[in-house]
Amino acid sequence: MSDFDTLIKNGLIITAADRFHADIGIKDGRIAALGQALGDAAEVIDAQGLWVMPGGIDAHCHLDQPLGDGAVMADGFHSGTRSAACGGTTTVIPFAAQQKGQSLRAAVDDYHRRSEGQAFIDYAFHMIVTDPTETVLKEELPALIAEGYSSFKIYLTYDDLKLNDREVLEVLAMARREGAMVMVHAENADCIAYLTELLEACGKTAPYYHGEAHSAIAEREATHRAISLAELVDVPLLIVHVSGPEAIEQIRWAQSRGLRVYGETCPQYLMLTAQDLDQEGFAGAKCVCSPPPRDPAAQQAVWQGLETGVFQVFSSDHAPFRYEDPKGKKLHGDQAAFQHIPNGIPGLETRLPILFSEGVVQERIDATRFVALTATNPAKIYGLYPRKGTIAIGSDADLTLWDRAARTTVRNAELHHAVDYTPYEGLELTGSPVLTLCRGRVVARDGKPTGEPGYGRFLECDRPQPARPRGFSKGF
Ligand code: DUC
Ligand code: ZN
Ligand code: ZN
Repeated sequence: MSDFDTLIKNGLIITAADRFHADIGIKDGRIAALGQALGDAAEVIDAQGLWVMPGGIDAHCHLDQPLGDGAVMADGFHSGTRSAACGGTTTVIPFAAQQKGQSLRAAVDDYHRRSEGQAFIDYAFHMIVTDPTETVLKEELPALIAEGYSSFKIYLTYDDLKLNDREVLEVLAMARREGAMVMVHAENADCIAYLTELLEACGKTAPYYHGEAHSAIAEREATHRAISLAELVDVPLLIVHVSGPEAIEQIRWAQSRGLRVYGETCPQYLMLTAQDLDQEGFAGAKCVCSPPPRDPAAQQAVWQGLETGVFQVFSSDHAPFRYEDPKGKKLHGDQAAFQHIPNGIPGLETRLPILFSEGVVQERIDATRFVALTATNPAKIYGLYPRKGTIAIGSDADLTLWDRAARTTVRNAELHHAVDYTPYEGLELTGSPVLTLCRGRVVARDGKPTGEPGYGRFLECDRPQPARPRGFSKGF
């Protein structure tokens, strides 16, 4: 009998800490050995000339999320995880979203039904808490966190999702008691409503004005407020999808004061600007997302935040709506005012190739930081480490082999999501994930799926170590 099921030979292994030449022996879906001349295997993969990195973890994406307004997401767990695998990702963490008035447990149960037997790669759930009743705070959340749902997102904007400051404080205090990681969508709802009314009153309703309504000042204010509320309670916090320097300054300020404040950004804030919302006719709707892409100076600030360590996590915020679809971007027709356009853009499959090409190949970040941002840090921050997010003996054999010289052009026709466009059509990239393995099984090869739905397993998350408070609060 062979020593291993699979042997990956001759590659350059890159983790968040090291680069070294070694072979990888895989047995029963896990990394069983690292070294030279390891023995024989049923299958040998020659990685000569390739970089071997931990499979990506996309810790912020929306799949088959029920929405209250009649819009329908294009991707569920089937097409979403298929697409992610082709882009080098081996774990996704989408959201089980509570509707106001709904039990959180019911939302989680419903999300299991939606994902069951569908996924090509592994997945965990964050929760979205929109209705923090006493039962939710005292009974449902403590039980769910203990069962492996150890992170959740709260919103400071969107009428059907937002919490007021008092509710945020109660939720943060619960997270502190129970050891959960809180993610915050930080935009000031009243600022957005005020600007939206002003714009509408003077007929400025085209998709472009979505960016004007979602001012960077509104993002900065909400970011600062979320940080202050978390400091008051003494609990860590992660600000998601940060779009530019105003919010970055707040996060850097908090970090420099020793607060456990983490930051996430996404490809759209590196690659798009407000001009992408200013297209012929209604086409700017394709790039309507919140917060919106801003300007070239904001892109530079986001790059700097990635380079200097303000950001720990790089996610897609994949929120898939078809353009030519009465349940997608055209939910209210192709003349709809910007505030009625479903928010979100696709990005599961392009997330890693974009950061690899624009970040690593262009030498803005090094390869170890790429791994930290896209795999290791998300695994740590959301309680999946060291099972996921690294290349170590005992870890799951979630691996992506990269050809760092391969040239590709992004074409929606070649992507595997169910959205009818990509905002990155025609973008030329260098560096390509040529082989993706999830628990030792090849799930994508040369950008094409080789796995099957139902292979992906649900992952219970531990209470994350980075969610521990500093312990300064008096505990009253
Ligand atoms: N904004 C969100 O908050 N979620 C999904 C997509 C988006 O644009
Ligand atoms: Zn959000
Ligand atoms: Zn989101």
